[in-house]
Amino acid sequence: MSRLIVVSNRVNPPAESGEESVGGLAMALAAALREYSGIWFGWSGRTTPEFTGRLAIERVGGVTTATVDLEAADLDEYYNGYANKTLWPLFHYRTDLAAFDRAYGEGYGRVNRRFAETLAPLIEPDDIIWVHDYHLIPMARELRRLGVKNRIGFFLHIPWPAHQVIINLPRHSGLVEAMFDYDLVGFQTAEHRQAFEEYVLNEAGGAQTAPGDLSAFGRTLRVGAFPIGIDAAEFARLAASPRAGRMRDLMRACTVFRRLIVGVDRLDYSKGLEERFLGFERFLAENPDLRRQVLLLQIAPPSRESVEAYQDIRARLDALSGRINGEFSDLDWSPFRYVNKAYRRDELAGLYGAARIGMVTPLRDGMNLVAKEFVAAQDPEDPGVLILSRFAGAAGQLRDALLVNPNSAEEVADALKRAIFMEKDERIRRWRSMFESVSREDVTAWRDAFVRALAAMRSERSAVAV
Ligand code: GDG
Repeated sequence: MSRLIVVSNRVNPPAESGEESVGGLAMALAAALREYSGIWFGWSGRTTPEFTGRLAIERVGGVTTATVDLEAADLDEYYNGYANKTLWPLFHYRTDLAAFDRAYGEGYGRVNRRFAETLAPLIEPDDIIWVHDYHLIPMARELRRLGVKNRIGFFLHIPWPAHQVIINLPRHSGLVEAMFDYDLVGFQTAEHRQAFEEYVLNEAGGAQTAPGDLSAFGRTLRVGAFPIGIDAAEFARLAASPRAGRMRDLMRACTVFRRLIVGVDRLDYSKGLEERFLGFERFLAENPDLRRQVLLLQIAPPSRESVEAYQDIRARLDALSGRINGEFSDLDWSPFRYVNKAYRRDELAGLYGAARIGMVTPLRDGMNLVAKEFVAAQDPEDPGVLILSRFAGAAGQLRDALLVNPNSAEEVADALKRAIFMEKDERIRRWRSMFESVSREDVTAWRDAFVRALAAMRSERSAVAV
């Protein structure tokens, strides 16, 4: 069997107990690589005064990792800059927040080159290379320049935006051209894949040569939708753990006679927290008789704190949560608990299990794994209700959630009310169909579908027989 080399910006497999890592990509990749002979290559999380390309090879949590340190300027221009101030906002339709700076683009190219130069000597002829996410779009181009002829696939964890949005990016054509150095490009949903195809056909003058095959820039590329899943079996194990049980008991004790509503999100403007809070405020204002029956617990561990837009959203959320509690609290009761801290995964599983309602209302999201974790953690006899944004990739699979437009406080407030009154029969029926999809389309199915599709390809550049 070929070896699998996974490449992502940050390499941070969760420790053996798997509890503390935050971020969908890390959880998914660690789960995907366990049981696979291969390497996970990327940034170590450390900086060095001067880039040396020295590799640190370790075995962490059942996974072999090969990591490299980066310079502070690399992080500033490539990670905080081009990746998180340019591509992230733009790909999440926040053109207002996207910063365009030549130095960011240069840093992005430089780090992709450095990564490729460091990785290339590790690659054996039969290896399959799987590159992840928007930080590393030009990685295949750099590897090809170094003569790497292996099959290389790319998976985009975030949305591919509509044609009219992506063309706001200076030199967008160069970025898309670089994607044609891959053999296979995977998106979370058919909608993202179609948006990419539309760009290729209408902007790049490309053609569709067969279903899923595109040609442009003198090359051909296969594209597909590969919705990512969670490690459902491991999540069920976490949900059954003593620590999850203690968390469920604790939360139930804090919400006697009340329904617990839970949200868990990285503190990011794409997650729709502000809009969620406003929807909850509206619910409280419109339903005085239900006020005392609910508690919204929002967990939001800070992320990307050196980026200004993240400092701004944090300040706005602080103000808004204070206002809502100030307006609606009583001496013995407050409607809202907002916590900027990360919890262990087994504790999160317990929290989801204690909740009557899970609120997952991003403004845009590639997939959203919290939605799937919430479903996986429910009691089959008495499951909670998932309120899910129609703009999360997960909405394509979790059709039995209460789907809402997260920008509409009215729709969010109505969904909350409906969820509170939903009869057990309906809750069970909806949950069963979602649980079936979360269990079947799990992270292993995602990995296998992508790796099989890539392995089955005979790269036009590859001299190696499949
Ligand atoms: C990107 C895409 C796509 C959250 N708080 C804590 C914690 N988390 C964990 C959750 C979940 C993960 O972080 C978040 O995953 P998401 O999918 O919601 O979001 P992103 O980080 O934005 O991930 C996304 C994903 O990649 C995978 O392709 O779904 O669309 O944006 O697993 O549980 N974990 C712990 N403590 C916390 O407080 N331990």
